[in-house]
Amino acid sequence: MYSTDLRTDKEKKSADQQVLDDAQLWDAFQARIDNGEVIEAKDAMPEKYRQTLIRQISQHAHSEIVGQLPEGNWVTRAPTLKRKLILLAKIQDEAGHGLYLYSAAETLGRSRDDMVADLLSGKAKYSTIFNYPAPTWADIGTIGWLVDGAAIVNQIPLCRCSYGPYARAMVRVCKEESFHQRQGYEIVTKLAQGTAEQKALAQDSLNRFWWPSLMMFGPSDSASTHSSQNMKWNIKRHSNDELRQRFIDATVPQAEFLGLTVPDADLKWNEERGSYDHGEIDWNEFWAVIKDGGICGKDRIRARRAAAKDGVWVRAAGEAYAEKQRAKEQAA
Ligand code: FAQ
Repeated sequence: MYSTDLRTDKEKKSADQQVLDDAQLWDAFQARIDNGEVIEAKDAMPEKYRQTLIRQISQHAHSEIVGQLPEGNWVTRAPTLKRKLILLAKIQDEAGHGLYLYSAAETLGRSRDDMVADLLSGKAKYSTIFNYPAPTWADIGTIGWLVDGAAIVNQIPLCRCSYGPYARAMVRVCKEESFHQRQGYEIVTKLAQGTAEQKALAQDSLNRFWWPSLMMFGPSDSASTHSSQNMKWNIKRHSNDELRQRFIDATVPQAEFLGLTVPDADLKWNEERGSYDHGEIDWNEFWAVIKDGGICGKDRIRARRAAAKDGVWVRAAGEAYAEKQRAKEQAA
């Protein structure tokens, strides 16, 4: 398939020679980071920096692609034509995010085919949130409100990530996520201000998605294996717990405005900290969903495998067309 690794073979070879393993070169790279410089695809970089970015960006891309599935399920059942159009536009945006992100990861030398193969084989991770079911229309509102809301809080700092292609992709992604968050909140608002039955649907959805949304920020700081190195490299700008807290502080007043109750008996405003104290997250559930895919993991991978199989002829047609164009250009 198409590759956006921008380096020529010669450049790749010389970059390989420059693998920054010895302390002096690591120091020089760290000095560039500390100086706030942006690292570009052709720049020399420690192999660990390259690999960690491929890991994070490809997981992020997979999340965008798998994240289309719970919403895609609702396209035919959206309550009005307008809702259907908005939902379709949102799902298309998520596909676009996946594509920018695969492209950004390809600049680091891993092909999109290889990354997708890892997803289909079950080797690659994607966000646990997409392994939860979305059985009601209210869930489509809640996904926009909470899941896109959490994604924005997590991703805005990534617009200043030290790796240029990732940071630039994030600028557009965040703008689109912001529209997604607002459309979700609007759906939930309509339900919360509707009949008692509609409000109950909204509350039930919040009950089911609240805790999994908090898990989107990753394990607590004490259990996060990558945070400290990634913060040193300016890939991450804030820790998982800091961003989670920021999301809670922004979202609780939104729930209160709608007359909905956040399902956390320990949630309490802490005047001294100027922040909400919250209850303990069930980390056993988080790790179990990562390990065995939770309720929907098997279905999600099955759906992606079917899409890959059903799309073979489209990719073959694209390649045949490109080949034909190349032959025409050569003949001209
Ligand atoms: N799910 O050491 P840390 C979206 C893994 S996009 C699954 O803290 P790190 C848009 C982690 O990979 C949502 N695995 O890791 C949308 C690592 O495992 P590894 C996705 C998780 O990288 C909306 C291990 O745990 N967003 O929603 C999760 O420093 C609606 C240890 O963790 C991004 O990917 C999790 N929740 O921090 C689409 C944003 N959390 O690789 C459709 C970019 C952690 O060593 C509809 N990513 N793990 O085997 C990040 O910011 C970071 O990668 C974190 C994790 C914050 C997710």
